[in-house]
Amino acid sequence: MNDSRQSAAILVTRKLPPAVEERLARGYRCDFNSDDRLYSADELVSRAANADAILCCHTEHFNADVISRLPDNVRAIANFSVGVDHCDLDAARERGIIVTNTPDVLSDATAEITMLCMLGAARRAGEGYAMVRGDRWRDWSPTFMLGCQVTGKRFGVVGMGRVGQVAARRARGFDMEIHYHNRSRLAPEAEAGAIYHDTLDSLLAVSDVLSLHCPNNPDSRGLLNAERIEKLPEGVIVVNTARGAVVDDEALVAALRSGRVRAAGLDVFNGEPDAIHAAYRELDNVFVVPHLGSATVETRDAMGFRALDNLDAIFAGREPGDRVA
Ligand code: 8YV
Repeated sequence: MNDSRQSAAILVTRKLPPAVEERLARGYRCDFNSDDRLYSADELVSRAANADAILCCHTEHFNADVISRLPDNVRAIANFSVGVDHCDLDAARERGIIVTNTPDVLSDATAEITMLCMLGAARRAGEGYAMVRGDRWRDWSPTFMLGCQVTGKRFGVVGMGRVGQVAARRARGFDMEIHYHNRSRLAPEAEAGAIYHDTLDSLLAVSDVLSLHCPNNPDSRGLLNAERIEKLPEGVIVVNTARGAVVDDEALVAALRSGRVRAAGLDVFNGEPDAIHAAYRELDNVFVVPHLGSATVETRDAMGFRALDNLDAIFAGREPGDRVA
């Protein structure tokens, strides 16, 4: 094993899967968070005092202020996530801190949750689940709890990156017609028959299900607002497994209340976990799960190993595979 790697000290901000912590402990001196407590910004900075690198999750906010206060010994921030909107990449670049993420390995798991959210919303699963569990199920009739079928409908993808492409593939399993909007058109093999829309408005107009898969950045923040919701077909289903920030909550809630949007399936929220819009806890036509996109044993192991591959490269003096800053 490389000497610099063996001596490197890693601040691990959250409790990670056992197999990942075992591999970390074999290669590095680690400051583990065995209680899985959420560190404050001050604590992150003070715990980094002796760290050569930080292995963190999207629950830690490395904004410009925190990054400016990190000691000079911190060479890298290796994220246990594909999304990096919790890190100020420009601030990291300015400090010469390498930032990495974990793409690819969570695309399948997140696409599964996308299907769960789509079906949960379309088939009123949240409402039905609460009824059975709350002992309020008293009857069956031909008109009881009718949802809407997704088979054969149009699946509109905003952001045809890794996750969007797998979600599209899964939606094809329901004979859905795939439409997408992306910064650039995909090559025909990747497109696999999906219909490209060079404007978001054009995609909105044909999406029976609108599924958000774009990263949270200044261009996408609040993208699904009142004006854009008006461009969607009446009774659309909205699915968000990307980031809460992509949605204007007031606008979506108003459309869910009026029925303009038939239902929403949401895995991610503004203000998650405990300060989400109150209506998402109350509305019957919202199916919710608590940011479970990548939450499978297989995927969380793979994310940890990918973050470790990046750290191994950095401490072996190589360029990490998933460098984002
Ligand atoms: C992760 C995610 O579970 O990777 C991402 O960007 O949103 C999630 O699926 C989470 O970020 C882990 O830190």
